[in-house]
Amino acid sequence: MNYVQNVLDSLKRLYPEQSTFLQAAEEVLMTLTPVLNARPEYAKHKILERIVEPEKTHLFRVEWVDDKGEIQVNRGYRIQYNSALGPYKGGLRFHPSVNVGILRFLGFEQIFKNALTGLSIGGGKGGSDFDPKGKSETEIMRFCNAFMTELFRYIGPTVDVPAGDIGVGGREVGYMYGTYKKLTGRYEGVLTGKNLLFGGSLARTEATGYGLVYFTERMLASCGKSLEGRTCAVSGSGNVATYCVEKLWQVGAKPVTVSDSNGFIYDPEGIDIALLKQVKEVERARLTRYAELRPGAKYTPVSEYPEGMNGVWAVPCDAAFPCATQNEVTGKAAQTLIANGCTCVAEGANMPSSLEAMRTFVESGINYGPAKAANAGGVATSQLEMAQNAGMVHWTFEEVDSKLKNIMYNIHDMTAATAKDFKAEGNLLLGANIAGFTQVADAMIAQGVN
Ligand code: NDP
Ligand code: 2IT
Repeated sequence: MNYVQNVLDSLKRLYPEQSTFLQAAEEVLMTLTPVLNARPEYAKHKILERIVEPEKTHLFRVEWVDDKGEIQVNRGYRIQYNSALGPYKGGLRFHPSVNVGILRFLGFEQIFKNALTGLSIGGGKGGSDFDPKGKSETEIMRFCNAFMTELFRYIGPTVDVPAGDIGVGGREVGYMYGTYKKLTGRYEGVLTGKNLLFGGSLARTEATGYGLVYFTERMLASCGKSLEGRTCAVSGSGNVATYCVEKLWQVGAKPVTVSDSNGFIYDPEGIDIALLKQVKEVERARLTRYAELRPGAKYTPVSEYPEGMNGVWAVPCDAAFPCATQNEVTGKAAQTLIANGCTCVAEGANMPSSLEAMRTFVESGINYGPAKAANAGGVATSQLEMAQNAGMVHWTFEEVDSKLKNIMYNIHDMTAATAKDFKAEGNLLLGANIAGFTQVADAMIAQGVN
């Protein structure tokens, strides 16, 4: 359709250097043609032209002093993408690859993901090109303090509520919360993923990984299948991967891989979750340490990966859960997975599949749970944390977990129903994009041009 192509062409002209954002825009917009045809008011109100532009982009200098007494300078960002449905909500990523293009891709995806939760949250994302690897505890703290010294002006519990993402977990959220409190004098729910001692929610740590498995179970149940007895390949070994592995065991599946940016573990007996947590959460060590402590587990370094793909995806499995980072599943990896008998892919990371891999999954007719639907459990539980903070209450683990499960089931059912309505039964990518988009678009129209 010309409308979609015209908007994509103009993005390519305006932002030629933002390749990951252009990929995310294409991934979403290309599936919207049926709803744009059915609802001409979206073109009349120039919804596509408006929705692809962030409402505000904050870019700031972060300066701090390392343990050697040397001054360091990083770039800090907060992209406040869309507030049609609620205050901006989305994580902070600390990784050397962070730039405006990466954060626009993440923020753009976040708008539709947050809409799918059915909760009142707009979309945003932020972070820094700071590299936490190899930094001491005090360097991490000083960086978080410096980052929040600027960020605090732009956020607030009804304005914009950041959380974690790659390189930002409970420890970093705690340091940033301390600085926010000191600068504003306010003790309020301005960040989520907080420590339980100062307003954190039970089950937020587990939420993205657990939610991913709840979504997958629902998706499979809708075709009379389940994860029980299934061999699963998981990538990543951070927050999302760890709790995906834990929940896979709980539902009777067998996760056999985890990875980091240096290599991956294949553990034929299944990943030892207690050991994984010990290595990653307690020792903050690398996966080579897991291999050292676990006889029978095989570690493969990146240098030995097959050409053009992450080695994890060459391990034969029934179901695959990419939980590390964007574009970690190439077209070749997608074909290898399917050739090896994989019939289910559910995305814990944001946009882990390249456009070619996505097309391969959709066209093959396997059960494919796209990121913005399948990994929405983290942000949904963040909103539950906001609700508890606003009401000054604490819910039990079971209460939060059962709300999370309901939300994930609803996201699946709404996504599947939307796909069916638009004559693309089983295409949850199209269903998720259209279901998320229409809510944001309708709210934008109702709020007028501002
Ligand atoms: P963590 O920082 O806890 O873990 C990230 C994991 O992915 C690490 O094992 C890391 O390895 C690996 N990784 C990161 N970058 C790369 C890379 N370029 N190549 C290979 N491996 C890499 O982050 P999370 O678990 O929180 O996030 C993982 C994914 O899930 C991200 O895409 C994030 O956006 C998404 N997500 C997170 C949510 C959350 O609530 N935390 C919610 C929804 C989505 P290494 O240590 O070597 O860098
Ligand atoms: O990508 C994501 O959804 C997150 N990193 C979680 C965001 C949040 O606000 O909890």
